[in-house]
Amino acid sequence: MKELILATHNLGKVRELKQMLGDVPVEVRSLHDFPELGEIPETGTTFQENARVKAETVFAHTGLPVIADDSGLEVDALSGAPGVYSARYAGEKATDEDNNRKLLQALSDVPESGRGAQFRSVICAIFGPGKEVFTEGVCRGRIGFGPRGDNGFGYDPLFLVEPDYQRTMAELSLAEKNAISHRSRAFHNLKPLLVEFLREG
Ligand code: ITT
Repeated sequence: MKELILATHNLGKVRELKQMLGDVPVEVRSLHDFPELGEIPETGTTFQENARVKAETVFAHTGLPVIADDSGLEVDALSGAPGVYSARYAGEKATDEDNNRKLLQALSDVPESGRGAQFRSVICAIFGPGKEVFTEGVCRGRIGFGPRGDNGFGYDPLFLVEPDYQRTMAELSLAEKNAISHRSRAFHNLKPLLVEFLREG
């Protein structure tokens, strides 16, 4: 069976992408299987640039097909911040809790009606030399006033999901999140290309 590398250290992403791959016949690896690669510096200013850096670095090192996701939270009232800096919003070594605390602080004066936000994911896949594709997905919601739920990762406990804003992303099961998330939407656009690549042999 062909191997496919998920170019991420984020275990939440690995869990989600593995479930999305479902019955696609590939042997899935992540960056945890390639410790020699270390952290890949994300020097870009767009999701596209960072997804490409991750995918190209891993492809150059392994020569194996690779999928990289670069993603983040874009808050309307913060002009799209934290955006590409989502993982590092509260500092280089920030935890998810640090980032969530900083976001609640930044929105402390913003009423419910102004708390719209979206997650965005850009996936860069490289199937072979010169075979590089990008797909994108967005999921809209609203930032709550406190964390709720234990599932998912990152900003999920603060992200109330459209259209009824009753539950946070962290209160959804993996399958429920994968039915609507930005990452699953990006993956949905990629899947036919991946399947075609695997069929071509
Ligand atoms: P890799 O670079 O190793 O993939 P990372 O966590 O650093 O892992 P990103 O650079 O793409 O990944 O940063 C994504 C950040 O955006 C992530 O750490 C969260 O803070 C946020 N984020 C992205 N997708 C999310 C999701 O589905 N739920 C909650 N937060 C998310």
